[in-house]
Amino acid sequence: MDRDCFLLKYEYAIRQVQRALGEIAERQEEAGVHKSIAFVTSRIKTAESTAEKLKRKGKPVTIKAAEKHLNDIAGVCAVCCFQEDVYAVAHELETGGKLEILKKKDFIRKPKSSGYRSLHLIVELGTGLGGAGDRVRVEIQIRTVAMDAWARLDHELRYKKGQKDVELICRDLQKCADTIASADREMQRIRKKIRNAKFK
Ligand code: 0O2
Repeated sequence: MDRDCFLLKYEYAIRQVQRALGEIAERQEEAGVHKSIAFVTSRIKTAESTAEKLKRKGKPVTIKAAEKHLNDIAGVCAVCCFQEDVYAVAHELETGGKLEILKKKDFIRKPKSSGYRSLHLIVELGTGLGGAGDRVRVEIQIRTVAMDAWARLDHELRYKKGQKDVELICRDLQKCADTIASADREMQRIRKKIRNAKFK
């Protein structure tokens, strides 16, 4: 399979996931309830990043190996204002019947040692091409606005590994991840309080 065909397949899969997320927002709008998703981003993993990850996993650097061993060639990120929205979106996707959920990883309840927090769903869907390569996987990352800003900073830092001050910045970032987590919890608590408050 050439790279153009490969990309088309994953672009199609990303659009299907975006559609499923869009439908959640539409349903909430129609019901007149709070919209869980603030914004959605997506990307197809670059050839360099794909090769680097395959090498890291000890796999050959081929399209076939990438399709077999990587879950995040296509990635969609749904960003929410509040932590309970993250779980609400995951629940909608899990029960919506549009996507087959292969794996769920909760890095909010069990953060990574870096401090990374996010809820990951690995989903599988058909691309309509038929044949063996028809079904592809997409990694959906769901997180709060604050967790998203943190992940962007951390991602930036990862490309600067080996440089002076990186270790210090890593520690700053780990502390920042804890501060963000406690701010997210506090916002959630205040939000609940506002909802339950009796106003004159
Ligand atoms: P990039 O540059 O975003 O593409 P699996 O094969 O499913 O068992 P996998 O994919 O090896 O597991 O790892 P994992 O832990 O599920 O992480 C997948 C993706 O989550 C990463 O992809 C990142 O996008 C994000 N992620 C995980 N840990 C961190 C972290 O500490 N900091 C940040 N900023 N993002 C993280 P890639 O390929 O590593 O990176």
